[in-house]
Amino acid sequence: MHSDDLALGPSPVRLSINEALDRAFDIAVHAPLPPNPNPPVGCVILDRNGVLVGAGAHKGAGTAHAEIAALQAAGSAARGGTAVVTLEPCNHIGRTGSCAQALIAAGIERVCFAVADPAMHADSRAGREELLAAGVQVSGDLDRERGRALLGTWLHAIEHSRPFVTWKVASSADGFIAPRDRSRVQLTGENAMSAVHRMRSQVGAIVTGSGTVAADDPRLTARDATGRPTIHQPFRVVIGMSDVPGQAQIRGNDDRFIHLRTRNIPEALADLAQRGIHHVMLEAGPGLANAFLAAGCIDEIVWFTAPAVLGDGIEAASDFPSPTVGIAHGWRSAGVDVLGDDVRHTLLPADV
Ligand code: AOF
Ligand code: ZN
Repeated sequence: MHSDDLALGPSPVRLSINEALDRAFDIAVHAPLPPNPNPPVGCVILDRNGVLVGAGAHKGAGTAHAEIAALQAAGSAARGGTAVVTLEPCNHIGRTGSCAQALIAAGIERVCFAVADPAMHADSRAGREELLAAGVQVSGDLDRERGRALLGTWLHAIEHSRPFVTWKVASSADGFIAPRDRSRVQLTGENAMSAVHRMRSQVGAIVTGSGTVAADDPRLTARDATGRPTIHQPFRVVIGMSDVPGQAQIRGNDDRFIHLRTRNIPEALADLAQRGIHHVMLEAGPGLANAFLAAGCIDEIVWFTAPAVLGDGIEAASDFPSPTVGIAHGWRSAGVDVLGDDVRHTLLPADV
């Protein structure tokens, strides 16, 4: 057997189904997966004696699914064996082939998975049905909770038909994101900035408004400590009716710029979900932030507070539509930490 994902010692490793599932989760969590558009998946193949003979992870759209990578590693040892997967094997011919059919062809006799695949692929019946029809034994829903946690924002996008939205704010201690004249003042320090760039490299898109583009001309790329763009660049999205100037930096020189000419936030987000984006980061001025809050389309707030006092300025989100009470009390604290001189406060909806 050969696999990048697994270094095997000389003696055979026999695993129970639960141990194999732990291993599959571990592989999925550590796989280098781009933020768009596919979910993390890990798979372990045990031979007919329960000996670990292959493992694999999905590493991004257009590349092998986890099962295919694991089957390749296992070779003929898979015949008569068991596949243990974090997600129900797919049965659709998308960018790659059907995993259910590949497992059947490889002679796998039993498939165990943690959580069902909720993606509706109209072109085929579900993976479990395909497997059962071929006489493969199927044990599903072995650990739905852990499976759902691993799928994270991908699952959120399917269940809500819109991406998970993280609103990122950087403000002075008195709550202003910029001076009243909107001149650019760097409020947060280096550590907070690198945290922001890490977040940018992990989301599918960064969303801003035409007002911010006009005022700041931001690039909205993800950059490393030396200022170089990271490998995975999010889509750069402007929501708003105004034109985006031809020379605006946010346009960049790749094909990752999107302008959505609408004021309807749910509609804009549905459009992004259609493009395979399941996590967006909102970095915008008060107008667009208000619109997202009013539409109930913010799932997480990451608020950086700098040790600066402006006295007056632009608020992170002003002019709340009434009634304001629901918005004011709709959040709970999910963690606070100190980054250099700044404080990062993460908030989640109170009912989550
Ligand atoms: C699996 N194993 O490792 C993954 C699955 O068109 P594609 O090839 O990019 O397939 C994407 C869909 O396949 C995705 O929407 C999800 O339903 C499933 N993901 N399934 O059996 C895997 N990544
Ligand atoms: Zn598949």
